[in-house]
Amino acid sequence: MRVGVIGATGAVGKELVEVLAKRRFPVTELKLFASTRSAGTKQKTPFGEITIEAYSLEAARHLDLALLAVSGDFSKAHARALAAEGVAVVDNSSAFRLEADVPLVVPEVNADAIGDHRLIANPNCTTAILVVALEPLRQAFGVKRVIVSTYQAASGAGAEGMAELERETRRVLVEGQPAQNEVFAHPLAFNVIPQIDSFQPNGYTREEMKVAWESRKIMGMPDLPVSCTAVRIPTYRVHGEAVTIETERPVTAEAARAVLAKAAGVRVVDDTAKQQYPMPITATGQDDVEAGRIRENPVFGDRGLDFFLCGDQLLKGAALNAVQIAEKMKVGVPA
Ligand code: 2RA
Repeated sequence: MRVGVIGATGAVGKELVEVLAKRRFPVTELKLFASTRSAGTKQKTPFGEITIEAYSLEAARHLDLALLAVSGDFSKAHARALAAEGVAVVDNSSAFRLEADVPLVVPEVNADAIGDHRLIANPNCTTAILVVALEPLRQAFGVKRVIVSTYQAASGAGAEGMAELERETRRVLVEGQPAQNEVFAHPLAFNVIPQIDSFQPNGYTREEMKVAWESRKIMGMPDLPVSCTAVRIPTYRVHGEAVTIETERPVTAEAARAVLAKAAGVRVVDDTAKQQYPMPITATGQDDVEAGRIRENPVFGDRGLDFFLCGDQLLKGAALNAVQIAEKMKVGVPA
C-alpha cells in the first residue's frame, strides 16, 4: 500500500508511523507531509529516513491510504478532495466527526459502519478511550446514563503541549521561576486546569460536549445522557477517566469485571489488595485501555457502576485507532 501521513511531524503523526510499523501494515511506499516550514527536512522512521514534503493533492492523489493528523481547517479543505480521488482517508480532526455521511469509528464498537466509505473520522481521544469500555458494558447490562470526569494529559494538546509541560516543570524545579504558559490557558505544571477547549453556551467546554456527541454517534444511542467534566493534568500522554454509569439491568462489580476482561481493547487492572489499578505510568505505550476500580455505585441501587480508565491518548486515543480503522477499510480497491 502507498501510505501518506499528513501532519507527520506532530505528536500523533509520529505515532502513526510507529503504529504502521508495529502492526506490520503492508506499506510499500510511505510519504510524509507537513507544513512548508518542515518541508525538505528528514525524519527517521522504521521505514527508513524520509524527506518531509509540503502537502498538495498532486503529490498525494496516487496514495492508497492517507492518515490525516492535521487541524480541522486543513482537513475540511483537503480530506474530501483526497477521498474523491479514491484514496482511503482516515481523519483525526473534529472536522467530519458529526457529519451524517462520514462514519465515526472505534473498530471494537462499530467497525460495521466503515463499509465502502472512503472517508472515516477518528474520534476525540477521550471518547475513544471511553467507548471501548462502555460498549461491552452496554451489551451486557444496558447503559441509561453516563457521568465522566477526565484527567487528560498534556499530549492532548500535541507535541507543543508536551514541550510546554516539560519546559514549565524545569523552569519551576531547576530555575526556581514561576511556570509560564502559552499552549494551555494557565500553567499546567503543578496545577490542574478544568478547561479543555472553548466554553459553550451551556457552560460545558467543547471537549466535554465532544465526549457526549461522539459517544452517542459511535454507540448508535442518539439520546444517551452523558455529562463530562474534562480536566487537564500535568501528565505526559495518558488520559484517565473516572466513569459512573446507570445501567438498564442489575449489575455487580464482579459481573462487570468479567465482561471487561473479555472485551477487545480493554485490560482489567483491578486488584486493590495489591494496589493495582489503571495509571498513566502503566498505560503509557500500551494499546489496551486499562480498566479498574470497578465497584457498584449505591446511588443507583443495584444498577450503578463506577470505574476508572487509563488509555494512551496518542495510541487508542489517536494513532492506533486510526490504523485499526485503515485495516478494516477497503484500501487499494478502486472506488
Ligand atoms: C485533548 N482530546 O486532550 C483533546 C484533543 N486531543 O486536548
